[in-house]
Amino acid sequence: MTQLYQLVVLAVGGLILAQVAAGQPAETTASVNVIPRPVKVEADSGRFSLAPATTILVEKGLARGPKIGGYFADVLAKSAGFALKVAETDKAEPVSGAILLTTQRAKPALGDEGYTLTISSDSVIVRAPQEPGLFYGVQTLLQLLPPDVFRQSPATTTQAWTMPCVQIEDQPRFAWRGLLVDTSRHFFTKQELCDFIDVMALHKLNTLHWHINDDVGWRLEIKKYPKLVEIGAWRDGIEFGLDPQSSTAYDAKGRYGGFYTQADVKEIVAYAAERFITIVPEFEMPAHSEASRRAYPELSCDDPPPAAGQTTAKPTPKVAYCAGKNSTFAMLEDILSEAMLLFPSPIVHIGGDECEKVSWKACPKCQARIKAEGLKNEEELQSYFIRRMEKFINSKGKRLMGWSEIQQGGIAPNAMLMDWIGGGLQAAQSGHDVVMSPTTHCYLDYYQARGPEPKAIGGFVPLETVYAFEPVPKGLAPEFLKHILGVQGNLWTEFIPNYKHLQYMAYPRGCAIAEVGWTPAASKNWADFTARLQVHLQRLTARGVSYRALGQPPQVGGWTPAQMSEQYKTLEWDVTQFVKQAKTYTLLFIYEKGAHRLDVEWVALLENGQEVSRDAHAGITGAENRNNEYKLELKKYGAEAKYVLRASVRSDGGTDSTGGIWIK
Ligand code: TNX
Repeated sequence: MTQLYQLVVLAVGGLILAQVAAGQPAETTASVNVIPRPVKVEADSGRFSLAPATTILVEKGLARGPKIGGYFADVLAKSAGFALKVAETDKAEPVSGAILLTTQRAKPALGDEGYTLTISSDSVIVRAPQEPGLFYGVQTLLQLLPPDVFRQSPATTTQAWTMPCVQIEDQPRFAWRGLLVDTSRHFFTKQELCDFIDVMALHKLNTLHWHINDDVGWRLEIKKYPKLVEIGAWRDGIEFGLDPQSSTAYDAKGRYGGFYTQADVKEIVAYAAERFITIVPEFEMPAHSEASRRAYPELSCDDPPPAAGQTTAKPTPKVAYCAGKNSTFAMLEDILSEAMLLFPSPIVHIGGDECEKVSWKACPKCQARIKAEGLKNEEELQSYFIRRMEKFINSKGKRLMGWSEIQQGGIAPNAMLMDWIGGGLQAAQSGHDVVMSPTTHCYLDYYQARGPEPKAIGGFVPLETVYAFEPVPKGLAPEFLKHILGVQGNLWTEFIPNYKHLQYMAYPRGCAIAEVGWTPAASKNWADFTARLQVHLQRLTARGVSYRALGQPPQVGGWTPAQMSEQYKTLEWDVTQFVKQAKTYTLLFIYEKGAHRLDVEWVALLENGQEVSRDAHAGITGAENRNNEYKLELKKYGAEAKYVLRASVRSDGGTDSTGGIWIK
């Protein structure tokens, strides 16, 4: 892209912003700041004004028509305070003063989720071959209204509920546009999950991959095995080295955790279905299963028999379900049988990732299984495990999906693959359906910026990287294209202890996932996306989403091993360009890499060589950050002065430490 073009896009974006701020609608195509970007947009002149008297007409006889109309009315009732009437109609042509939702005369080529939208100054019409398309037409309508329409309580600042006259033809590029939420590592309430679903819907995301259980918590009530939640849903602390205060998910006994009753699940699934979101449940096996094995130890492998001359067996680590005992499979089948009744999803995800084979190697029953089945090794035992589960899942009329590792020892015949560490290309080329969710672009639990960010698991996946993702693997022959179902962003929650933080990690990167999944590759454009995002973030603000704001504080400098010593010494950085007024500055010391942490003894601000402020608390930045934020108050600003930051620091136990300092 040329710089000139970037400038033009930014200028147009800026103009829109200025107009929105002034309450003045822009009339150009560029004013259609919809995310994900629609396929075709033609702007007309004029605007349609919503008023309390506007009716929402839905095609008579459509099973979910009234609900779709009602959804739109509900959003407006909350924010605009209108009580729009929803009525059924036979009409297929625009009706003055009405918003018509109909499948009549829709273009079949738009598919299940596509729609056309025509807004004229007098009427609005959404046509879609199927109900999901009508719902997405409604989502686009909402984004064409002022951002305040997403408020959860009456908006006082917006008076004119108008949208630009426009013709849109739109349909998604991919059928699977998903987010994964891990409710095991940390627990989120039913209300929080419903809120999460609602925000997904406004991005036309259609799949919630619910990673419901994992090692640290079993979260689904199974009536036949009550101990799963009685024991498996609770632990002593919040874990992962996090501040216990950062979550409120404690029970009366002070234990951390929680679970979903079957009634809760039904409610959440129905809430999602009303928003055309399928919940694909994941039941991790054979590994990532500690919580259930804690509740029912018989699910783990047996120890080997005592060695000659010994009376007790040497216990082995328990890391997976035992693949040798038939009782394991019987119990897992019982669990899945109950669980599948709660989830109408045609797909059941069984995990299959990160299974260390240590316990299988030592377990006499697993070894006997390998022998009896003529398997070569433990990798093939993993494949045996997955194939056996697949047979069962298929017998219930469902399809099995698993992570990259289910290809180990041979992928099960009908399995779908979720690519997180590779294997997507190979699976698609052998005729398996694939969802792309690689760590490189889709791990929304990874850091989204360098510098001062809340502790994350690691990695670096900024918004721009997510946006640049191309789900079709390089080298895939065109005849296999249909096997790439789509894209998914993953919110693993080891370091996400509460819902606000979940939103912070999910957005705006989830906006990029939505556009990767929806918009044709050729229409994707980073500058245009970020311009639309400026308006979209106002929507998220109105909706109460705690997203991560764009940009980041400036970095004043850093330290490298060459500057380090094991004894305290002072280092200095010129901060004149960052100090522009009298205020309290916050300095953050953040370790980036190396074997040794940085200890900070004190930090001071110097004006023309004279110390004017000092914060003398001890701080540490390394694998763990402690008190690494320093406050320096500048009482009087000297326009001509030179400002220097001085800090007494050392590196602990060696000098291999690199990091940066940010100023706010
Ligand atoms: C790997 S992705 C895992 C998860 C972790 C995640 C953290 C996958 C199939 N397994 O269990 O939560 O990394 O990023």
